[in-house]
Amino acid sequence: MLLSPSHARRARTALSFGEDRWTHDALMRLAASHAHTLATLGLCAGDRVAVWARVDPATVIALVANALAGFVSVPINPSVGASELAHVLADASPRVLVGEPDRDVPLPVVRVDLSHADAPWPHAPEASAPALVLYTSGTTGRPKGAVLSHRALAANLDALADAWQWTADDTLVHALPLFHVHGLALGLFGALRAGAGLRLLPRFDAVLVRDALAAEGTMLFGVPTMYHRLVEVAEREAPMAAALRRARVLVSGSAGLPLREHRRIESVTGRGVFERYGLTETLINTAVRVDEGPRPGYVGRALRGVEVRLVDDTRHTLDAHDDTTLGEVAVRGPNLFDGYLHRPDATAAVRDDEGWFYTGDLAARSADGALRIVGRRATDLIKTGGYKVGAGEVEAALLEHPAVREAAVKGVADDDLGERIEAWVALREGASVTADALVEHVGASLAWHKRPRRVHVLEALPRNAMGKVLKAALQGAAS
Ligand code: MCA
Ligand code: AMP
Repeated sequence: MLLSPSHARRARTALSFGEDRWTHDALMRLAASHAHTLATLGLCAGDRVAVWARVDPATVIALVANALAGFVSVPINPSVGASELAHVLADASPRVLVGEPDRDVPLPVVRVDLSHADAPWPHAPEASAPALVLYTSGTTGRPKGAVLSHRALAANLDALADAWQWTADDTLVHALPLFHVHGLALGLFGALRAGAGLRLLPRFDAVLVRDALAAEGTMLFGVPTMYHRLVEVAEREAPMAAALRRARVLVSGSAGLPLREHRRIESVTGRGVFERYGLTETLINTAVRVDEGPRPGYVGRALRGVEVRLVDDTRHTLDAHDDTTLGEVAVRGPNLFDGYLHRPDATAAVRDDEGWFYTGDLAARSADGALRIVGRRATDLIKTGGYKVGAGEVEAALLEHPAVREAAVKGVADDDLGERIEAWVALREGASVTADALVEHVGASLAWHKRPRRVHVLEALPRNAMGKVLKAALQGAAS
């Protein structure tokens, strides 16, 4: 079971948000009460429940309640655009939506009551039961719903607790969104399962992170963009450097932390950052252990129970441990997802009959098994601020605009975001539209983080003899 009251040191603070605090006992009781409300509305274990994942205690209760009672959470990014929201609701067909959406939604809405904490404990779900459906982007098409079981989450969190020596004495500082693996599975469920504390920040803000670390935090989870912004401050301001130095473990993931940032952090704080590597579909596969690290440039060895292989283009095993030979990372273990919702074709494309999942990431492996991630097979997948965005979905959104005839999108190297989304468009004859209007159009259709940072308007996109857009030639093309 992923979460149960017994996982908690019950009188210890589980969650703090602003001035408010809840013990593990209080949090579990509120969650049990909310689960009871859903049950009285006729929901059964296994039913899907959308959660409008604003970062606040009500969202935490909603997600914990679903986990306790076996309702399957489908967290929704509150900045989601109309077209992406329609897709997720149609695909996941949740019975209700919990939270406070900022618009009309075509299903019943249930609010969390933070004053009610008196209900029977729900029946615990089976370990094999699904716990989450998390939508994740591919190179083309709409995001797919990755189904993650209680067993996968529990096994992965226990392996991470072992790697990071994560115990009830820790307090995790968390400024991540609650609709992806990093903030939801690792941050929220991980802290609760370890019986630890969670200092939830309403948004990423360097000063809020600094103060939380200075006051109570022992661990920090962040994406590289966050560490980049924190070290920029720490180089100028001693209190930030002191707060980072004070943490027991600084963990980075969701994208590679450049060596340059590792070095800057180490030089200003005397502390290293521990990287770990995973995907929505696999949870976390490898991590640098706190008793061995930190190890800049590497994402560590396979976690307990996880098998890792490097394979060539034909998926044959490469036996190299030379830190040089590159292969695609394939993984197998209890941490893997159950498949994409309604998409056996897409699942079969990434998972073989022996249970190996092919990540699309390219890595080298050192003699002791530590991986160094060096790139991705698909250039049409963009990682921006730790968010995965498919170039194809942004192109499709741009093409829905009446003024746009052609569109191409790619990730451009960016010191802060890792990659930033840029778009190149050609307009229909006689049409005119501003770059800002196109950026807004994408935000209204998809989600805010999928907006291009820059739109270049060209007469026509560069194409090869076959008519395929030459993305490599885009950056040179005048706008
Ligand atoms: C953003 N802005 C824009 C545009 N984009 N304005 C115009 N055009 C655009 N295209 C605005 C924003 O609305 C904001 O305005 C301001 O610019 C700053 O935006 P930004 O630079 O994006 O900063 P941010 O909004 O503060 O976001 C940075 C962030 C965020 C906090 C690092 O990217 C983030 O939360 N990333 C986490 C992603 C994550 O959790 N990934 C996990 C995936 P204003 O200030 O007015 O609002 S799970 C995963 O990957 C696996 C399993 C794993 O390994 O973890
Ligand atoms: P997502 O689909 O959002 O779950 O993103 C998964 C992808 O994030 C992986 O396939 C990797 O490309 C990338 N990723 C996650 N952690 C790391 C890391 N520590 N270093 C490099 N890439 C990472």
